[in-house]
Amino acid sequence: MALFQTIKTVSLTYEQPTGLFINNEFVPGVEGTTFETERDVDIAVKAARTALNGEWKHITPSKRGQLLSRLADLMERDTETLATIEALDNGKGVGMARGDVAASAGCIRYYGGWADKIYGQTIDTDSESLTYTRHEPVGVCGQIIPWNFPLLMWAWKIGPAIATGNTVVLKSAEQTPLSALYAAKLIKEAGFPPGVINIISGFGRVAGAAIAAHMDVDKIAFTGSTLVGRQILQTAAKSNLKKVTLELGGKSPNIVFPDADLDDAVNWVNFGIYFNHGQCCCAGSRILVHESVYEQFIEKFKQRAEQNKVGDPMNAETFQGPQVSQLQFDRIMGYIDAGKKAGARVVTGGARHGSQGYYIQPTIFSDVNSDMSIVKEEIFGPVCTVQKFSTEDEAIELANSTSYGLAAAVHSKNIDTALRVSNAVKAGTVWVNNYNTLHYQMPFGGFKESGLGRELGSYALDNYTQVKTVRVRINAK
Ligand code: TXE
Repeated sequence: MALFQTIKTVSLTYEQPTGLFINNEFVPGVEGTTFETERDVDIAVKAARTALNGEWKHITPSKRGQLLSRLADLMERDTETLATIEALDNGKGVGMARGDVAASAGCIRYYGGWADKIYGQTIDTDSESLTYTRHEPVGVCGQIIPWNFPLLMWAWKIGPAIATGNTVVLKSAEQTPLSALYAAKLIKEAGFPPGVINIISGFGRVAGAAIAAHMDVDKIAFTGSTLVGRQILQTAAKSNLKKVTLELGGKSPNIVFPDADLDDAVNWVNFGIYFNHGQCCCAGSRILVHESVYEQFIEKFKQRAEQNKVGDPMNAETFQGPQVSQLQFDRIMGYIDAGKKAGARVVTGGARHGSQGYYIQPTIFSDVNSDMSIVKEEIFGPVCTVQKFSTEDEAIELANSTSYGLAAAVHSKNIDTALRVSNAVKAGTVWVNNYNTLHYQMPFGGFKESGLGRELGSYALDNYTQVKTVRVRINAK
């Protein structure tokens, strides 16, 4: 089976690896398929375990940092190729995808910087003891990522795991396996020893479930739906109690107070919901607006949303491309229908864009109530609801009336309002007068049913290290 395919686009030609990446080689699945089975997961886990107990154990932290830094350089060198792959595979605009590559390389380099700055403590209990802690790697880490930011999620997962000395078996999403495999080629070029990072392409209920249940995987990090997150936690409990971190869904509130700069707020609200076609776990999908500016806000927001450029992902000007798959397209159109049937007002959009492809018009619903599915459930598409509030307390109550707690935003020029509401909202990230401005230095993760643990920043290092206490007795003279 040919494991490399030459891909030609209007702007470039490149070699696309396929199959699985195990022990620094591209290989077909054991059953001759490019999507692997449980046996392939087993082979990848063995490779990761062997690497962990071998050469990798003796590589210095500084060297780990250098390898990550080199990988980041190579990702930047190949920005055009990686961005093109993301546009082809995921449907996001190539201009937006360049931003994803920059953020992914930045994340890998950032964790490279951490590699030789991971310290324990010395603890003085008494004169006859020397007590210290070591932050040791957890071991073989299983990582399962979704399709909305294929390369970025790859980087968020691999960066902290490798910086702290673990080895990895990462499963990409079945919809978008290509950038993970291309970046695997760069892992080899950067000089990582075989088996340290293994990439497998496969279906969730086969390969993903096999990683979650594997008795020789020490930790699992998952980003995806809340439904599957629950299953992973159960499987971890029933197998070897592997450590679990979860980054799940959301229904994040975006609150606009009357003293906000309305044009500025409209721009951020627009970016908050329509960035990445609404396929963001932290999408600001529930917009809460003070009654005194509600009608004015809706009129401005409608005009702004209608200016978003929807179209061909290969056009650098495109802001919103197609949704990732027929399944997601159908789900989102189902929510739009449900919203209409429940009596919500369509301010703009409410239909597919054009007559072919998975394009959906940026859609705004108003006149909604809290019982409607479009207000309660994660839609994961370019669809939002606008609700009215009259007091700050009511805004906070509405913001928190969800089982999720990933993100939120407050738009106000009054510092007291902004800080009071930021403190009261139950969410892992609160943006004030902006939205969706994630950064690899800042921790990210969910309250409530949006997840367990934090990714990014120094906080992510805790997910990938375990603390060992060593107490040495000092004999008295
Ligand atoms: O997610 P899944 P889907 C939400 C969003 C979206 C919905 C469904 O609301 O509409 O989930 O998307 C792997 N054991 N998010 O179906 O199934 C799967 O192969 C182990 C939010 O795509 O959770 C893929 O790699 N793994 C989200 C990953 O899990 C399993 C991003 C995500 O797929 C598995 C994506 C199993 N039993 C969707 N089943 C976010 N938090 O950003 C599937 N997988």
